[in-house]
Amino acid sequence: MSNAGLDSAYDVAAVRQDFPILDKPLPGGMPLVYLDNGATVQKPRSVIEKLVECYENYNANVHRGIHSLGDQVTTELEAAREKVRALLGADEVEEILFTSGTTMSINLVANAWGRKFLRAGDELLLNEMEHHANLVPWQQIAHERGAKLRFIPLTADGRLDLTALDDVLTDRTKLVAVTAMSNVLGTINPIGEIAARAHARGALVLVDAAQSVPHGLVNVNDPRVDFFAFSGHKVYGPTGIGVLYGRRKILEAMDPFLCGGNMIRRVRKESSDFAELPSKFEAGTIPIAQAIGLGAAIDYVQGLGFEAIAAHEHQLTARAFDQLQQIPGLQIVGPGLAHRGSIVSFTVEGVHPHDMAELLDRKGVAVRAGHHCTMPLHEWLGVTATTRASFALYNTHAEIDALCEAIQYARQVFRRK
Ligand code: C6P
Repeated sequence: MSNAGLDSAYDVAAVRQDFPILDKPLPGGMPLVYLDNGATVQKPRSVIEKLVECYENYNANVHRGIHSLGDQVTTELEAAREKVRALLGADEVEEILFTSGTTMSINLVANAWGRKFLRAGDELLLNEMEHHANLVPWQQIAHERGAKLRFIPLTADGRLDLTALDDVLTDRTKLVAVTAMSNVLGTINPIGEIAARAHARGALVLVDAAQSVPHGLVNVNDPRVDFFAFSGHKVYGPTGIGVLYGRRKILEAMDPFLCGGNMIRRVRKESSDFAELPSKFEAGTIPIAQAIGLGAAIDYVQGLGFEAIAAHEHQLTARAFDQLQQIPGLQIVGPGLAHRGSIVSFTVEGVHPHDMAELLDRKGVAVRAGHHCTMPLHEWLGVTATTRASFALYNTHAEIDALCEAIQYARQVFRRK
């Protein structure tokens, strides 16, 4: 599909050639219009080839084997860790922990930091737009430790209401856990202001960057945050790999979360001493090939440039906004273009979101429908489900048009019923 003559900082048609899945017709023979990028993005050939290279040429366990393959794979893994460090602007490579994904990264903090440092009466500051991965682990640990959850209110258009921040951010707040970009509303949150105000109160800041990293909102020192979690599969890397960045001092003070091989220095019958960072938090065999594949994904997105990617995605979102708003009965949830990334969720009068997704699929358009792992947010919205289109660096303007045509088709199907 062409880019319909619209300017992009890179050649979208050429970029699409890097993604083998994109020109494979669906089982019914229709072309794929993949707009479910918030769930997971497609993988460029360089990432797929890196996985094959790893398994074909230097498959071994890391940090263990005293043999050439073990050395080679360890070098590759640590090179990938350094790429993540550079991407995030972290001070030290030991602050980069490999996990299985954002969910695991946040659970690690909730358990390893929360269990040790939360006391009865302490407060954790959340908000209703958080994904369950940045909500349920905090509920669990707060319950266990006798801590209290508080919530930053949302504005009517789905942004964090920072005018009310001082009401909920108190001297008892120990940690603010906040998404950099909502997976439903698309809202981009002002992490800098939140972090500055939280730090002034002595609270730590954890950023759920699962949705923001693919769009280039990546730095852990500007603004300065304490924990930063993301998933490889949403940033063009493999599934099964994620990252937790944590400030060295805090990570060192935390006890391990998972225990077993690789995370120890000395084990006695009754007690153990733990390894230095990052091994202390990387028990067992980590997803080695996937971490190396994540390194290749970082090379890929940096090759295109985050600024260029964000600019292209902004154009797509603007076009979607413009066209969707003209569809009768369609209601977009969340803020205006100035405050959102490339996610547009909506409802259409008379068509259930699940039916909508199914009818769009008939036209080859892949979107997500449901509560998107944000049940409290949907309660706040007053609906049980929405349909979500989410755009990536390889999507085209013609695909936005295809989405809108498919929605019109779905409306007609339901009008006939
Ligand atoms: N959101 C979506 O379709 P994992 O599953 O661990 O890679 O990522 C969890 C997660 C955490 N935070 C945010 C903001 C997210 O969007 C996600 C994953 C997917 O919206 C799957 S539910």
